[in-house]
Amino acid sequence: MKLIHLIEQLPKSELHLHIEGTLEPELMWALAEKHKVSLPYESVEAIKEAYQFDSLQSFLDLYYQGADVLRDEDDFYQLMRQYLQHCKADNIVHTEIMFDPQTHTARGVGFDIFMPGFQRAIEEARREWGISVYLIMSFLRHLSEPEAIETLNQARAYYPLITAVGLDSSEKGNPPEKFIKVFAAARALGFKCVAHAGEEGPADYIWQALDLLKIDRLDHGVRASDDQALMARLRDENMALTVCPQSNIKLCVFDNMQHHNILQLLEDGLCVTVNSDDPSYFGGYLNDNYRALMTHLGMDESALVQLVKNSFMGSFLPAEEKNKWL
Ligand code: ES4
Ligand code: ZN
Repeated sequence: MKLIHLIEQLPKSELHLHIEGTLEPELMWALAEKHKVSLPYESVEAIKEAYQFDSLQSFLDLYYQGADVLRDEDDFYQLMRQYLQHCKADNIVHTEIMFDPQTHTARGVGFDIFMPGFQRAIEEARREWGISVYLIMSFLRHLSEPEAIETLNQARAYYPLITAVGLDSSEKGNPPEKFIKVFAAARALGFKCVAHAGEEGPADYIWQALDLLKIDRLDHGVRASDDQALMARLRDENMALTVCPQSNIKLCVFDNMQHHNILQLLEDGLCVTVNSDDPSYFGGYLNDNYRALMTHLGMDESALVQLVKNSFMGSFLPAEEKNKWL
């Protein structure tokens, strides 16, 4: 089979996806009209044209602004439903989705609004398409640790729906060590732990995420290649990395796809996976990311198969579920 068809037809798992980053300009526009929210854009086209970023922060500014149109339960249902439709189209059979409660609670939109909306769409996708979904509650690292702890407490009624906690937003200047206590508390409650580290920030932040937050999986982590001792540690622990190729290009982590290190990390023996991060903002869902590796990095069939296997091995599925896909 041609590689492009294999990309499309292999059952895949996605491990790094921010639900707020799947808000398409068309839905943003429709929800702004519905809620009479004024957007600083004249048209859907103008929204798309604004998506030119020179750093993580320049993206985050638009991402938080966009999320402001999400107001009621049905908005969160529609958001989740649209992403899960893309999963079906891309043959994603399992997905572990991050959500940022603080992006919503800060605007007076609470857990009792977004969680039931997410839950309704997730149950439909499970029933209609057999897609399995885990949720990862992510703390915003530009805010304080006490605010993260407050968020963990606010989530209490929804713990059964949440598999893991994560750490995202502005990396530089907000090291993992700022969040030791909240990660320890989450771990004691039985949550898995992930954190963004080594996206824009240095390899030292990856060490901190491993040693201080005791993460079970590393989001991004591409800067690990700066530090050979760290590479050995990640290899020895078989730590999964959720790499997001198109995100990294859009946010100038690498200057172009030909210079991305993902296949080198794979060759170096790391458990690398492919993910879309914020597909609406970065111009591609999961299969687009795989296609980019084929087109610009010469990914061959054996690399593709390994990346797809890793997407299940690095998941939080129980062993017997994982093994079905390996
Ligand atoms: C994010 Cl690409 C990225 N990095 C850090 N935090 C984020 N939140 C949403 N996308
Ligand atoms: Zn991310």
